[in-house]
Formats: sequence, structure tokens, C-alpha cells
Amino acid sequence: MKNTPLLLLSIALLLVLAACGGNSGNGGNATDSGKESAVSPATADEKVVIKASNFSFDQKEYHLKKGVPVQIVFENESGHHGVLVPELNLQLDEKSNSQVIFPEQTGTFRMTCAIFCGSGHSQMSADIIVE
Ligand SMILES: [Cu+2]
Repeated sequence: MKNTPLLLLSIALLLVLAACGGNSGNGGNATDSGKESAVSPATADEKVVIKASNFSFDQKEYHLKKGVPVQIVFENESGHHGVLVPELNLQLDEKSNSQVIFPEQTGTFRMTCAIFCGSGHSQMSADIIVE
């Protein structure tokens, strides 16, 4: 009878482990079916940071890969700017500074500043190149 509490504990532990295993199995199935039906924008394999200052972006070109989900992160280094790329449904600013996009076609897309930031606003542009 000395061993009974230990035995009960073991059984309880097994039940907990079994329950955990079942949950993760279901989760895996859900993820698999999600991948088949549509591209999930929640996860990105790559990350690109775009920095803006008065009055330019930190790069003239930003390179993305077709078919690879990418997280775009926007940072203001000076002034108040944003980015806008209508063809990629990309629009970011200080408040909404991160977005996962899924480039489906190759090409060069013009990125402009999304916020009227002052005298240099119209000069603020760069290219998003999907290849
Ligand atoms: Cu601007």
C-alpha cells in the first residue's frame, strides 16, 4: 500500500502527457490544411527593414523573392514618413509599422512616402524589386 500514491501520480502524469500529445497533433493538422487552402500571412520566412529619414529611404532598392512571405518593418529615423506600394498592398507608417506581404509576381514596384512630410516629400521614393 506504500506504493499507491506513487502509482496514482504516475497515472496522472501519463494522462497529462497523453493530453498534451493529442493537442499538438491537432495543431499540426490544422496548420497543414491551412497551408494547402491558402497562404497564411501570419508567418514570414524573411524580414526587410525600411528606414526613412528627411528626405530619403535608407536604400534605393529593396529586393524581395517571389513566392516567399516577407515581413516588412518600417522605421522613422527622422521626420514623419510612411511607405506606400499600391501594387503590393503595402502601406506602413509609425503607428502601423509592420506587415507581412506575399509577393506573387516579379517586377519593379515604386515605393513612395505615404505621408506628406515636407519640402522633400516628392523626392522620397525607392524601388521594391521582386525577383
Ligand atoms: Cu513624405
